[in-house]
Amino acid sequence: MDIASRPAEPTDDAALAGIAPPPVIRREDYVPPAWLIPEVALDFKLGLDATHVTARLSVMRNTAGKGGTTLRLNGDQIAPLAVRVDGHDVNDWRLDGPDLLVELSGERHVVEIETALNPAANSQLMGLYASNGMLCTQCEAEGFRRITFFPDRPDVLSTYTVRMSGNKAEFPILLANGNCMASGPGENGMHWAEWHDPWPKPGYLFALVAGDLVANHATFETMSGRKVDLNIWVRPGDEARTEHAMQSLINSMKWDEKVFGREYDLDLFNIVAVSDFNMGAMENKGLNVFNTRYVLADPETATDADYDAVEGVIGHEYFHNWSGNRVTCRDWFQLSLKEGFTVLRDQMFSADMGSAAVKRIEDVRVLRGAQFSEDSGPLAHPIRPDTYQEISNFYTTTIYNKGAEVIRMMRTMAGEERFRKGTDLYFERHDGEAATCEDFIKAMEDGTGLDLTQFRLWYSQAGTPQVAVELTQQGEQAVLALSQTVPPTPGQPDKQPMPIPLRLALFDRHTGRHGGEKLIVLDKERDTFTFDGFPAPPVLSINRGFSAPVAIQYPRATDDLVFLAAHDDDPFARYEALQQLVVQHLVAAISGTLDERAREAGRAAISQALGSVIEDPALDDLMRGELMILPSEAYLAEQFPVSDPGAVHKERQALKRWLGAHLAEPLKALHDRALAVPYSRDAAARGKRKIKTQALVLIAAGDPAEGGRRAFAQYNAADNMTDRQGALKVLVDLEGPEREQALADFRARYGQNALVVDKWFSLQAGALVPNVLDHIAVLAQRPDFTITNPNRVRALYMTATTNPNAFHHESGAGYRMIGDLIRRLDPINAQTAARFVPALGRWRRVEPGRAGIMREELERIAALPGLSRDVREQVSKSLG
Ligand code: 0A1
Ligand code: ZN
Repeated sequence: MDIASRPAEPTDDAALAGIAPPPVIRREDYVPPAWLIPEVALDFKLGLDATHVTARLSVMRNTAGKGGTTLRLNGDQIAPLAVRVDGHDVNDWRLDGPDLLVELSGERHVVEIETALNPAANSQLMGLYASNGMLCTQCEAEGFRRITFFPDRPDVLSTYTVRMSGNKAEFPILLANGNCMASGPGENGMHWAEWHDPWPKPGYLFALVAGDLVANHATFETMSGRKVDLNIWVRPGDEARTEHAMQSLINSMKWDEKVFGREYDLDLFNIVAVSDFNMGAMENKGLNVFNTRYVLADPETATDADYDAVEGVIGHEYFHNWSGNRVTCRDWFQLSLKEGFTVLRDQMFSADMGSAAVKRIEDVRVLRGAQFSEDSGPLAHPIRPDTYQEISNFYTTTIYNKGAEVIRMMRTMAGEERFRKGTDLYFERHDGEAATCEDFIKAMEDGTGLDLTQFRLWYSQAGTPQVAVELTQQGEQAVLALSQTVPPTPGQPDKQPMPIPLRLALFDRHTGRHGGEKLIVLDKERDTFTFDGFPAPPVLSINRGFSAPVAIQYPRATDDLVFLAAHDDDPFARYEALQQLVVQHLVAAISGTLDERAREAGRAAISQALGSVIEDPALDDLMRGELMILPSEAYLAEQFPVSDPGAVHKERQALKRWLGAHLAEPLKALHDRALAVPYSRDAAARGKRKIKTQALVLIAAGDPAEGGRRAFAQYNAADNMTDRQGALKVLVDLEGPEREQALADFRARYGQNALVVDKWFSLQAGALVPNVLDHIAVLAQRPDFTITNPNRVRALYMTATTNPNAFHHESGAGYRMIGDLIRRLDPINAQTAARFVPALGRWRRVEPGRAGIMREELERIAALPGLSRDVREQVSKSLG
């Protein structure tokens, strides 16, 4: 049927959103699908600005469902050109908002629908879109409905056959999920390919890519002897930068066999790198689509941190093949089932590939920097939410990183072996199914023997538990009194105590040793634990390895922290002692409660501890570099119910300056020592590069002239991006001709490389110079600032939200800049726009002068007609 013959109802939900608030979706309302779609055949006639899609759905009434005769197929910004049932054009269909409803009388039918798409006009980057002359798809969470009408929910699993045809010169490579079954030439320069994926999957895992691509090819033999072809597809010219991604993929495949017993299940594994992408990457079955920044790396253009990120994301997407694809989610409330588990798996993988200690510290830094503040703000939600308006807003650090911590706690309580029994059972029970978090917990209980009844609260309660610690002495006993509170969060005023596993050790302060680590579980509001055999009060090391994602409240003597910073044999606890030493000092300084004597004493203790870190021959340099990083301003701000970003910044900078000046000699010696080591990718050389930049940061804080000289020399001598970016990061904060010279050189050297140009934008947006807001305004006017490219937008503006001189500028101009950005970006790319709202949403935690302006910006956004569901949900929750 022709669309013109039937008046379409308004499908523009952006316009509708201005009138009515978007509906709230509730977890408790879950009903099984009324119809199943065992098989899907898709036919694409490809074109950048006109693609024609024919979808053939074999539909079958679900005996488990309670549906009637109406088949509801979701759509979004599409219209049906034709609807056929069992081969016949039918009139028995209607539109209900964006959805298509078809009346069906029997048990099984074949429904055929035609749609027309304009990928080049798809700036939302959801569904089928054009990027850099190629076509690609993004379907998670609800993008498949932008391609064709479909029950776009993760519990409808189908096998897919995909045929596509297009101009061979324009799209020489045609890819979809699974295996290529046939391909051939067509008329007038066309060609075609047919793909089949034998594994049933939900629509969100569908993918198609067409374009001018070249592959780095390798093979992998699985543990049962299956040979798998591996391809990493990139734009011609980028092949040389895919080696690290390929090695990471091979390592991931081996690792998942060894550690989780999971084998790959197709003969082909394709990865495609695209430069316009809303997120990091996507685990589509057999055809992962990646943001270029998590694929491309060579020493000249990628830092060591970039290399680590590539390894981690390649691992993450690969591991989804089991935790996500073979076992998927019943509904989107279960998102953490796949994401939390897969993050834990990628964290374990990266830990095994490099330094486990450093990896743990980095992961905790992300958690405490980002997740803790989400958990204490207006957007706090449990790892298994109860409601949402727009699911894209729930790809959060809570679902991902706290989700991983929750499963990590189960592993800590069960031990590695029993944990493996639990995951084996989970995969065995639910292979091929769409499962729930409850299914996971149950498999864990049955596999490990743990009783997780109370532990389930970690899935339902939001907020970071606060654990207050007191250690006293009774005769020869050390008495540990612990109490927990879980703070109220939106919609959850009252909380119940949760089981909190804490690894701890009690150190003899004379020998510097402890008698073995213990694991205790605090599962009541308060509890006491006694330890025999301590004639003298021991020094407590608690939450070692960050065994629970909680905030420990334990104000303690500086001496104890200095002791642990020097002696703790748990690397995380050692880091933590140093951090706490700095946090305690800075919190007092920021609150204005430090007199001069206390300030001097505090600084002296920190400098003593940091001095021994710089000199300690037993430390490897990667760890040394990690220990030299001061707590972030975000984490410091978290320590206050309401804070003044200006004061936080000022005090942290003052300490940095003081330390830089006071430790100038050892820092310069460290920098010199590190400079002498040539580039290599091994851990020792990476460690040297890490301390090189950390030393430089502190030297420049203490003596800008000396720091500037060293940074400029390091910049010019650099033969790799880690050293070059590290030096430039220091130079951009300084006044002087070297700053402009180095920035110009950087741009001239790498102007053709989009990922490095992103760095160039980001370095300037993050610069701690007084007029950084003017610089950002100028950068935003450049022709190479493309608002349609999420990487570029994030490079400039997301970096600006972390810069106290930009975002938190006293005038409020930084808040206005981000408000303007959200309003401008929302109609172009709602998902990316919504990601900027939480920065403004923290207004209640900021001093009243700034808070008022932040709130005003949110109100100005809220007043805009036609806001997307994404931004509307975030803004209304932030104001509510
Ligand atoms: N499942 C992916 C994340 C992802 C989610 C939504 C996207 O839409 C733009 C893209 C990717 C992962 O965890 O890697
Ligand atoms: Zn994921």
